[in-house]
Amino acid sequence: MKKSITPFVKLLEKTNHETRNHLKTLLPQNTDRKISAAMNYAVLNGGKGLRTFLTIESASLCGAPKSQALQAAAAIECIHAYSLVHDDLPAMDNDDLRRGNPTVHKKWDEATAILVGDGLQSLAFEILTNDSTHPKDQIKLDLINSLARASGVNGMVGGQALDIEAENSKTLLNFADIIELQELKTGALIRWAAEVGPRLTGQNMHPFTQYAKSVGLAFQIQDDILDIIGNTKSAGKTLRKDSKAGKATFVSLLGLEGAKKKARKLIVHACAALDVFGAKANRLHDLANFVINRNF
Ligand code: GRG
Repeated sequence: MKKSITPFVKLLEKTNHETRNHLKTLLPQNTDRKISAAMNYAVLNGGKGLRTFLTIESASLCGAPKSQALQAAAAIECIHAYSLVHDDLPAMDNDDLRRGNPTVHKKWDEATAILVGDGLQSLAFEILTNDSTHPKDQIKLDLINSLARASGVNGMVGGQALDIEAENSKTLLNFADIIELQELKTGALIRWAAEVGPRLTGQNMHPFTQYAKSVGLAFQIQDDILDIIGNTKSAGKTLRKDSKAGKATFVSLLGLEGAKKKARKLIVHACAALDVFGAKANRLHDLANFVINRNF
């Protein structure tokens, strides 16, 4: 199935290009070194840029300067790229393909992939400490602290650990377990991205948190749907892994139609959470709809 180029996809690609150009200035420049080349590859070689778009739109909705938004977007993308590189390792998901290209440990080697993830994680926090992220230390500290929490043991890492435990257990997860796992594994970073605007400007975080919770779950439901009905070429990664492994997913628990219905309901909730912003939130509505209509 071909990627359909809607006006929203064009905007997403434009924003992705802009963020990646900013990231190019922050990533190691000495790409004749293996580790630097591999870090650049992990971040810049594809990716939809959903988390960076969310960061930039959240900041824009709150009236934060673009330069600050780009710094936060660069930080979240480094954490996201690190998680994918480590997730693809043989000790975790053991994948050869990511974003339609060889995974970092396949293109180089496992030691390089581990170091790329480590290097990107450190870089994310280094980026946030920069004065261009925000003039006030208190705000930079809050961004650093909240990103550390979202990506750590009470966020993404904790969710990944639950996922691995579940794979090695004979008991299948139930619906509440899967929600808990996914809110940590993928939801926590999505939520951080959505909360960047209020964190930079001191505005009410609640609408953004509510929006992100629903979008994060809908994102994961669509991922589970694509694992069943998607096409490896457009997805750019190995599919049907969860079903082959007999893992409990939103689709195995709700059925395909039930999962689609749940995702649509979540998107209605997500958009309603931003009612207070009126038409100014249209781009975040479009993002929410894209999340459940994407085929990649
Ligand atoms: C290794 C600590 C550690 C954590 C890994 C995020 C994650 C936790 C693993 C990724 C496994 C996976 C495929 C999860 C499903 C949701 C997800 C994060 C998909 C990839 O995100 P996209 O679709 O990726 O936004 P792109 O390539 O567009 O950036």
